[in-house]
Amino acid sequence: MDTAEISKAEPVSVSLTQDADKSLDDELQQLLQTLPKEEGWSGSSFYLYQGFWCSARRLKVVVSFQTHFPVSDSNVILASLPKCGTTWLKALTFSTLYRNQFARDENPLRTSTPHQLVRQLEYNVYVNNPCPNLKNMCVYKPWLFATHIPYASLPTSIKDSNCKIVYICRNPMDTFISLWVFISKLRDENKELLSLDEAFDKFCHGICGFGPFFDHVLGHWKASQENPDKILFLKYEDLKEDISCEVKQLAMFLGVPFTEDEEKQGVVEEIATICSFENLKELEVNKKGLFIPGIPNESYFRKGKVGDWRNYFTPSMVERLEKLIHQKLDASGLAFELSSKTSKA
Ligand code: PAP
Repeated sequence: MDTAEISKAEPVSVSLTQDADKSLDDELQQLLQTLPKEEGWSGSSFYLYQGFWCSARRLKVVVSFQTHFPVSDSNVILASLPKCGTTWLKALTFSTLYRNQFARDENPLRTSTPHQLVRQLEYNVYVNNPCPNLKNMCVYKPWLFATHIPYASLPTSIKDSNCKIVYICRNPMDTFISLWVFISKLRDENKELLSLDEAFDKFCHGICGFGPFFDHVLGHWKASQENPDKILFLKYEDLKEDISCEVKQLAMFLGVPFTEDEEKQGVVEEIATICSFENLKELEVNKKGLFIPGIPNESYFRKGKVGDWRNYFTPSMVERLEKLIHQKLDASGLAFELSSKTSKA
């Protein structure tokens, strides 16, 4: 499959035999009976599976991914909670890792969304087939995929092999607002949407897709401290602060450092520019259509700023989340800068 084909590619859909599908559904139904259940943010239920929350539909896909993801020491996995910078990280990693596999002025990001180029394992890899042929989804090598599932629940083929993981996190305030606005816009009109306050209460109790937020972040943080050659831990805010430095760090971690010549030629800045919010948001491919069913491509590009939460949070919300941040993170060595920047984004 060449890149022109990727641009046209529909989400992979390979039909199962009815029997296989039914037995998977039966197993899932049995599993669901055993799991704690809570109302999600937009009318459907969340189940607590292996310590994280997800819908029944998503759980089926997660189990297939956990069971069938093949072992390979060369794979690269991008990991994140939703709304922490997944789209940006996909664009940056794709452009950095594969930069010598396409012409400099022909970056496939010009015509394909970051989500087409780096597939999300739970959304458009294992959705219609528990054991898809991943070769058909990858044009370049090494393989590059993305996931939202927590570190502890990653398949052993990822955790116990030499494949690399790049994790991106974002401060919980902006993550929460980005998620709430995203869900508000995409919600099914027939289902009741939680108010900002109700959603915030759930978020603080850890109830959000693939959350609790702090467990997700800390799982990857601790793993990256223990094994820095395997897991690179990035922050959305650091990328905003100094993108060139972060891109160089990413390249080094992936084993494809920029040469002196490349640096002189401005390749790092070129990648930063093509992957910037301002550039991606204005590309035709990201302004229309949808690659992941039900999610318009444009909905991945909203404001792209640090600190937008200040436009939404009340003082009591700030106080509650700051308290939680201290309680969860103080002993970990991980911190988010919040109070030093006071202006509204
Ligand atoms: P996902 O996990 O569902 O794929 P993700 O890409 O993590 O979503 O989150 C989207 C957020 O990243 C949006 O943030 P906002 O709601 O606060 O605006 C989106 O605007 C932002 N975003 C997308 N692309 C970029 C980019 N290239 N640079 C910076 N921010 C970006």
